[in-house]
Amino acid sequence: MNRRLRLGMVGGGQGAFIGAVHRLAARIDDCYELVAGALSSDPQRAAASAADTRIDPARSYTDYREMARAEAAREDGIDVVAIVTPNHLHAPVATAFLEAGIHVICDKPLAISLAEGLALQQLARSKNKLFALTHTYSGYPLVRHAKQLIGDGALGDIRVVQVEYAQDWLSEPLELTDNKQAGWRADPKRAGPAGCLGDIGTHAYHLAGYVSGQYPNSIAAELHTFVPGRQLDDHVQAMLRYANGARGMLWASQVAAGEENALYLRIYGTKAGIAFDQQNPNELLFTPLGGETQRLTRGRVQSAEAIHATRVPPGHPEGYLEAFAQLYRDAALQILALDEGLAIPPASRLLTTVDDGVAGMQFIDAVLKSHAADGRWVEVAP
Ligand code: SOE
Repeated sequence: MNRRLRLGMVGGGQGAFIGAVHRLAARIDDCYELVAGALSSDPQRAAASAADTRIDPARSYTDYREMARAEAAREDGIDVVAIVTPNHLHAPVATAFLEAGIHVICDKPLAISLAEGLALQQLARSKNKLFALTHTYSGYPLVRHAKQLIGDGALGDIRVVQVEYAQDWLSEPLELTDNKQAGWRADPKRAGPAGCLGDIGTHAYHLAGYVSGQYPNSIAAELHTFVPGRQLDDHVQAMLRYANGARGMLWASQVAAGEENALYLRIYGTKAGIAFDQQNPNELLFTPLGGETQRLTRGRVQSAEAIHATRVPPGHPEGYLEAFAQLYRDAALQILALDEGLAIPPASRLLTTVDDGVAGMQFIDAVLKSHAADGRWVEVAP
């Protein structure tokens, strides 16, 4: 790269959580410089947030449409925009920037409906622009190593997939306070029809599919809301059936007292099993049938996929921010290739994109359908 990519951001103003994480992730490998933003629709907050992030006031906007137009017209306009707004704005904002010929890095879930997601997938393809979706946990070296182990047949035929994502931060009606994170995530107008399901259920679903190499073709699911008065689900559980005969279960909860970000994946095959704990991402347990459990550690495993996502020697923990940074680094590699008309570098191909986002929206749709039919088995769109 003979220069850093010029990054814009929509959302992520003062008090936002994930916007600040995106900014940290974009800095770690030094591939980007943040030069423009519509960090808030409130003019004062937008200006204050721009000052905090050292964005030139002339490139601080309060309207994302104006930002897309103005930045596309500049010689030094942004190459890519990070979308870190509540879910209901992902599609309109991404559409504005893709139409303006600007690449997109968007937080999950992709949109608030499958129709929106499919339209974004189509638009990104027609514009030949990157649409990266930040399923953070796919950036961990050992998640990528586990994916490669399964792809290489080390587990044999996959039989059982168990995935869970447990938090407790919404055990109380936090959305009734001034907590911005809880406010929009519990509001169907801004989050869409899926609460916990869309927020962290899609993370669990994606991780299981990404590592196992397959998504279920049918599910039986239930949504539940434990906190009285809450408008969206704060708990989801689903049984999973796969085309190859494998079976699985997924549960995600935001009222699991004592849990922080307990995303835990276990996959069992005819030859071996693996276990990955997101809260301890520098190790992966691999147990061959009839053999000893091997504790594989980050920095020591030798797959190209893991090495590509590793920055420091074994023993120095890498974590969530580095996993996030890996997505930004892979996105930079793909943006440069697309802009130069070159082939996408193979090492960057594990980046999660709008295609993964559509799979997540198909999952949300299937869960909503099954739940509405009292947990009847329903097909997941291919
Ligand atoms: C809140 O549940 C949240 O911030 C999610 O929105 C993120 O996607 C997840 O990575 C951590 O928890």
